[in-house]
Amino acid sequence: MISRYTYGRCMETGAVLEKPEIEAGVLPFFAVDENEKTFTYRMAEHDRVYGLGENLRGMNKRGWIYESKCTDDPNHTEDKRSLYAAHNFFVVDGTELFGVFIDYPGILSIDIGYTKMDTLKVQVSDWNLEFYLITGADVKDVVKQFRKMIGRSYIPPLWAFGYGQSRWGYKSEEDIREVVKKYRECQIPLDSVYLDIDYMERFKDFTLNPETFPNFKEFVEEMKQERIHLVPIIDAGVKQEDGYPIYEEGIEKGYFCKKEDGTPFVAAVWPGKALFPDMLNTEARNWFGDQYKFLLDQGIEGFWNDMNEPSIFYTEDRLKSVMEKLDEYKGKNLDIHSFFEFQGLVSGLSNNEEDYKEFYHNMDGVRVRHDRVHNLFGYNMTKAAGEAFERLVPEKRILMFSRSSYIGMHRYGGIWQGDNKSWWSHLLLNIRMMPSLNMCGFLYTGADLGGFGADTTEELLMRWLEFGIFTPLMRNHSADGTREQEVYRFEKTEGFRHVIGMRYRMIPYLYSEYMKAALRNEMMFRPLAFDYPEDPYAVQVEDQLLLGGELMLAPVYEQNARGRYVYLPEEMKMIRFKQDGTMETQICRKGHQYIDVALTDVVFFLRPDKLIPLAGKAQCTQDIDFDDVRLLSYVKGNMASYEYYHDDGYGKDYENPDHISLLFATAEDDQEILR
Ligand code: MIG
Repeated sequence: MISRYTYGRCMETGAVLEKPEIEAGVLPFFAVDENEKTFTYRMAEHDRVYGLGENLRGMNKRGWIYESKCTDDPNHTEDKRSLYAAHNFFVVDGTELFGVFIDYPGILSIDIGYTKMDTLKVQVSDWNLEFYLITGADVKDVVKQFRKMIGRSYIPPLWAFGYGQSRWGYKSEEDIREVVKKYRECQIPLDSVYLDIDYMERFKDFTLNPETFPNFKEFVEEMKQERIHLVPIIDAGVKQEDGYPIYEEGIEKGYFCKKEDGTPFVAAVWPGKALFPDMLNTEARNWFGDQYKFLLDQGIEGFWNDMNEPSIFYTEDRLKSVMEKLDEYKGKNLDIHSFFEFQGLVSGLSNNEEDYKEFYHNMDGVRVRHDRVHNLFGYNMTKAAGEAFERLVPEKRILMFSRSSYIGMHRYGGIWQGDNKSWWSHLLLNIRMMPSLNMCGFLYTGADLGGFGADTTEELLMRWLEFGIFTPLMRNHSADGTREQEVYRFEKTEGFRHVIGMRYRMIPYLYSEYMKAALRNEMMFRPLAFDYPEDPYAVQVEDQLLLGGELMLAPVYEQNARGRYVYLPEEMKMIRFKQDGTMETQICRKGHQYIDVALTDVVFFLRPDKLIPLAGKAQCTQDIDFDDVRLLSYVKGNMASYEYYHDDGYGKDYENPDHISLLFATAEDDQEILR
């Protein structure tokens, strides 16, 4: 059951599609303090708290304080309180069981046992919000009700389940051709190559660099012949430049965010001085969305939206005042205090909290200061795109994922997990974030495989890919200046071919599970605690995942490890695909045990009386034969069955019952059967 409580005058965020009537009674479980602007819950000793989507730390969120404040911070270290998103949904599971969604577009904090170990306290910045309380039979039921309320998750085209190569640094058609050529030469499957900011003319949205991409349309077509999709990036800031039509039109029509005095707010991002389209204004949003047509017309079928927290390198005004202050330091002997002050002036230029109070939105007639609706910006940029795709190419599925997000955006696109680093700890963070993102409706997601910032290693990349083959978005991406990490840069080509090849063999299953999760408002990735709530060990597991109804994953995420300890909440069949093309299986008993995982092994666990479809090898998604699947099964009783969802991967008649078929296996089939 969902109850809705309203405090103050709540702004419409569009997160919730099916709103229950407003409750008049008292909010259960929480002490409400209007002066402090807090909601407080006293946790029982064994209560666990799940959710909060894209965030730091564990699956069980208890023991830290989180902030919903979309921020471009590329240092995802444990001491941080927020990343790029604001996902205000969590579930308390323990003495009581309930879910909470706080629909609130401003900045808020959720202290889950940080100040006091037994106290959960939500604090908002102003008292205008909607509080949804969800009760249900178990955590999965609570999540499902919530997901139904916020509407169906975004569904990408099938090719977006293929493997993608990206790097900030590909500068020309030639660079891209080279990447594709290398992959094809090594016979490592590939479906997409991403275009980062360098494809644009001086970082101007919806332009092309005429020198490095002189015949873009032909190039897109050439890549299509290679069965490669190009996926360009779009940045939130529009360059301030006379003669640039988007800038000029936006100014003329008043579509950019403005300062208090009505003049446009100018901040510097990639293109230098830039303006932010008012994504919260319907007209401006439609206008911005229409700009994607420029690239759609050239054959592009997918995009990624970046810098939409929105990220600010510096504002014109702050830079000026900092420059003036710096002048004062000239010739002075900087003591230790003034030195730090001096340093802070410059480092404080970026993403400065005060700057987010300097500009305003015109929310269809109502002027709102940005900080009050800060967390809606990236969401609405992606909504602009999503709605435009529906208008411009209604028959097509367009790939779209964003860096910043708010719940509600999950209907328009996926997200990637931002600028992680080539650290083993960030592989683990990637694993842990999958279920919490699914809880909040974000199904199409993944991290930059191999790590974005810092130098990767061959081993880290291999292990990360071994996990990444299961995440819907499977993209290798890295930052300019870091070690090159296309898989062909390393020696274990066969190993990479094998691991990425396994992704393609798994796609019939992964796609089927994705579609069922989207259509039924379910989670594709779950902590063990969600399926085995009575098992005192399972509920504590933080480094394994359940995938769909059938699999358990226990990724290796430590340097030099050639195996790991795994907890099996019940007997399962371990399946191992080795680089030499052979498959080994072994029944593993319930309990803790050590399993070997050689560097290029792909290992997962099949639950009892379950089966999954497995395709043959393919170099791209187009080559996958979804009908010619093998069944991998573990039949303990008489029979196992699987609900197999399959459609053409492009059309939108998702609900057509013909897309579902039932696959069966009996104990005799158990080894490996062909249908
Ligand atoms: O300021 O476009 O998260 O994926 O490669 C950095 C360059 C801007 C941040 C994105 C990253 C992308 C990079 N962008």
